Amino acid sequence: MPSIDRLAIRKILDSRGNATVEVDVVAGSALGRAAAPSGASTGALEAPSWPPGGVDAALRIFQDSLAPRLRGRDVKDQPGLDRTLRELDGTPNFARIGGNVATAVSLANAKAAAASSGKPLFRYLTGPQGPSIPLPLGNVIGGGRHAIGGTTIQEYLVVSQGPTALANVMTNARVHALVRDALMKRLPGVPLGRGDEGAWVAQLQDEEALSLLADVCRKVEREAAFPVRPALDLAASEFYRGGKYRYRDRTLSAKKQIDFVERLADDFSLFSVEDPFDQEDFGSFTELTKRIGDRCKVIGDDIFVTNVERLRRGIEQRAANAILIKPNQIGTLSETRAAVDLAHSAGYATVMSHRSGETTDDTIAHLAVAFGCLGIKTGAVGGERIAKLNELIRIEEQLQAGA
Ligand code: 2PG
Ligand code: MG
Repeated sequence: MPSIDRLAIRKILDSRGNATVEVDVVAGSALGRAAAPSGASTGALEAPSWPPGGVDAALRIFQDSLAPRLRGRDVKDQPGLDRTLRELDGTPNFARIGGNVATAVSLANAKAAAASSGKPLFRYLTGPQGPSIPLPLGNVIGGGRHAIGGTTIQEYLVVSQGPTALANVMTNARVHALVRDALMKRLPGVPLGRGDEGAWVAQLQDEEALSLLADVCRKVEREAAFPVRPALDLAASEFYRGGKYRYRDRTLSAKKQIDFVERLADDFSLFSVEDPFDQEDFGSFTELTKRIGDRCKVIGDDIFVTNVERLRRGIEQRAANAILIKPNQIGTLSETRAAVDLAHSAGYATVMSHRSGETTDDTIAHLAVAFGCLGIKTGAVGGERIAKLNELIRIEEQLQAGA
């Protein structure tokens, strides 16, 4: 039994320049290392990233109460480790130790277990369904909480559906580059910057931004000869105030918001729409899914927060037909996997996701492949984003080689 000999934690930087944590789990000669990301548009019900007292308090809790209790555990007993993390926390949502420390410990343990088996993480975690390569969803134009002065909608994404991850990653990056050219032409002399996830910050109304992206997607689709479709993450809870959705150029009731998103999905042939409504509005998710669910993925992020209880409620109400999966929303690998498995058993698609504040940790590429996710949302460009995309390319190469 490879047991945990040593655990260590350190403070490192995330892509926004904030401090986050990285954890090492050492079992014999095997090292597992994982870092935790942080969101900006966080769901009200997700695990808080940090305990009261912030990152420094998280480091102290790790040293004083987590590491001593985890040393000596069988590194292959992931469910047991994750249960222990829950017990040591003692709250329903990791409010005492923080979701980020829990996530980093849980993922580092899985990586140490994989290393001690001599397998890459995706192989170690792959279930009976076998590994599969997800479609990358690349963020091209960004606004909301991820950018200053941009669109109200948080993310305008591209989803290339070519024969390989390599083709899709490269095609998404090409769309990102061509959107820059289109924006420079459209807004001559206006400074052009990028938001938290490397997406362009466009001083356009929301529908104009989508239309510009859709034009570029059509052009690239013709060149590529495979589908290249736009997608949205509205992150609508962020602009839902007083019962209305407040865009720069319009204010919509929930009913009108359903009509608006339905029209966008059809006019622009959207691959997916994420969080089109407030996180408590299950009813609108149900209605939109009824209308467009046969041709568009309706993805729940803040509404489900990678939580099986929330997802179960969604499934009962047929609210959405897909779920965004963020390990640090729930805090452990076992519970992340449970959410994926429940989604798949109900016919929901899954999209593994980064956070807006990221590190160069590439673990989610392995999780997406091992868990059979339809997609992986991890940006289109930028160092912390390409860390995952390039790892996906390497994993694909291993699968093609039969390794
Ligand atoms: C989202 C994410 C990632 P954040 O809303 O899907 O793109 O953003 O990490 O800020 O929650
Ligand atoms: Mg989202």
